[in-house]
Amino acid sequence: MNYNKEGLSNEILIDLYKSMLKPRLIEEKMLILLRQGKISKWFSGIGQEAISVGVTKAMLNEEYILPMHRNLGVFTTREIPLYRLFAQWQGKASGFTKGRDRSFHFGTQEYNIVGMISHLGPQLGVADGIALASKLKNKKQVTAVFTGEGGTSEGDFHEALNVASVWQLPVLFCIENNGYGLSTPTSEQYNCKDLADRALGYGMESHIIDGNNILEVYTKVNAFAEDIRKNPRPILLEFKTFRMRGHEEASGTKYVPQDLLDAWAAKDPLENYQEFLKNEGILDEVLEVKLKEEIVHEINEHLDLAYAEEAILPSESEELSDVYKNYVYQEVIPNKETKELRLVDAISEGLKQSMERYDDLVIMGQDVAEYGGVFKITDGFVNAFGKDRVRNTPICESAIVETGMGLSIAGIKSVVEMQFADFVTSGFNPVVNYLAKSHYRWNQNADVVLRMPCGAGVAAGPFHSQTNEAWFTKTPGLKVVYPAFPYDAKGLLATAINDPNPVLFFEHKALYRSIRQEVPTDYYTLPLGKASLLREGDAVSIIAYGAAVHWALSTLEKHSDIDADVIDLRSLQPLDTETIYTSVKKTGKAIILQEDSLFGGIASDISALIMENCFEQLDAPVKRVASMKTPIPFIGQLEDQYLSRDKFEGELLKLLAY
Ligand SMILES: Cc1ncc(C[n+]2csc(CCOP(=O)(O)OP(=O)(O)O)c2C)c(N)n1
Repeated sequence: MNYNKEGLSNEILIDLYKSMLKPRLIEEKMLILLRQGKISKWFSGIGQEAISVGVTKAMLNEEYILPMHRNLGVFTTREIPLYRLFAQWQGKASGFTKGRDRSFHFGTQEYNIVGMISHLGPQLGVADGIALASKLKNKKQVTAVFTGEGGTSEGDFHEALNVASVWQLPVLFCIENNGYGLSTPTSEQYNCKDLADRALGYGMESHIIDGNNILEVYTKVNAFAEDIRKNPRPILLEFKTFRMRGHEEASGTKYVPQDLLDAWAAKDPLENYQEFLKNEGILDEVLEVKLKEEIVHEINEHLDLAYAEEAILPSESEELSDVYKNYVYQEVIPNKETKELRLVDAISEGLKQSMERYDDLVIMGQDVAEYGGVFKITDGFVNAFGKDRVRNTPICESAIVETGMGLSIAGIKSVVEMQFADFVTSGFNPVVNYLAKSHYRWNQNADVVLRMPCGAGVAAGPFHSQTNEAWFTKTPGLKVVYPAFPYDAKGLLATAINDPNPVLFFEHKALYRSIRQEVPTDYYTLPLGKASLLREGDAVSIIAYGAAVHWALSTLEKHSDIDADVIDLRSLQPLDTETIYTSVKKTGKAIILQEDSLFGGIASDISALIMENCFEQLDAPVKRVASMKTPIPFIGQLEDQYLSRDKFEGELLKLLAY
């Protein structure tokens, strides 16, 4: 191996050696513990240490690194006390996830490390968000993110690179090309010569680096990082290396040809470097033994500490209270002066006033800048707040949701406009797996609001009409808001933005320009999780949200004799069960009207809750009214037939007559 130590002091050279030695010796110990059944799973990075160590050494401690499952060297080089790592792997409290997630699936703000989620690719977009924050705050910092070559086949990789290049974000994308993704060789993973070549397609600089040569990794990455700090831009690095052990220990390496393993064993990054240091007279036998003994001693000492720590005792209340970041609602009372606004204007005004209130709040979405968004909610925002804060995005839903997560990690709030709620499917994974679960997993909130223009009744067909709130209400960690009126929409949006948790904010397109109301002119807030009682009566409780609220109200206009409580839920997660129960206990009858099709919708859960909590007071079975169990058709007469709107009247009358 060709080592070039030019410009590197002996101190640095030894430090790099020690830094590689540590993860290697930890791993050797872990392999023993695994055989003894003392740890559950191990993803080995043996043979790849030069990459983790070299990259981490080239980064400043305040810069973020987003490692993968084979990057133990990142964690040790950032000097995380070993007992904390061991405790993490043993699911103990001094780890980073209180026993809630395993292995390297954690992050820590203390060490500026953001660990992976199992889905591999999403963290590439998260790195974009952290880098965007650095750029917006002019911090002149680099963010380094890792992926294996297998992960480069995921859409997240392509979206993240594209966004980083379009926005010139200071990210070092580090591909560890180690020959296999689980059992899949590179020849079955991609069909280009070098993965570095992919950068060309994104207008990005790229380099190939010998990933087994610590000095090459360190000096090159150091130079790139310094350059990026001065001149922010993404760079793609392909580190050529090899996975010397199985994907995880249990899966073995039977499918890897022996000559490949032999050839790469000869390139071992630690042994070769050790020999080089000895040949140069920088390391001798005595120092080698001393360093190894010190590390082994440290490992054993910290293992004892971790073993001595008591096991986590389950506490339901603690588990539940960590799903969301604690947020104390701040009431801002509406001013007296009002003006009549359509729903669309109220949302726009609320968003604008939040942009004024938080001077670093960022809006991202397709066509949201000069064009003002397809519904014109952000019309004029670029002039008021500038393009840094009102950002047109490429059509990269996953990467943008991930970017929101990254901004949040770096302390910046964001609002992401899904052009249509239907398109959230293209960014579904980071919503339900990253935003929703991060606080529970490692205490990292996702301060992101996703605006979701949704709903049918506009003859827009199966892909521009869905109201898909139920995909999210069932996912712990998300909040879901669904206003039906301009006044509510403005105040609830303000609170959604104040709330440090991820909030999906549903806006019904058919209501945008058809519903008007007097709305306070200044900024104000309304609490999440509080329904509004629109009408009061004793005969029946009508429970609805979104457009369905208006369908219920217009039905009641036709039947002025019906004496009903009308509950507009306004927010679905948290759900105001108290208002529902109080009403149903009074009326003895409940009908829930929802626009979504029946099975698995909110109405089903509300019905079950009423049954469980108000059974003694019920005078009739709870009725759910929902749309047909088909995709949403385009043409008017089919859409009319599909929607629950026109079925409501008949079902209500039947329930009253029961
Ligand atoms: C979305 C997703 N699909 C599949 C998997 C299962 N899986 C976990 S790691 C892995 C291989 C990853 O290969 P690569 O990115 O090259 O990293 P390496 O393990 O080689 O370091 C696979 C298929 C997963 N975790 N997530």
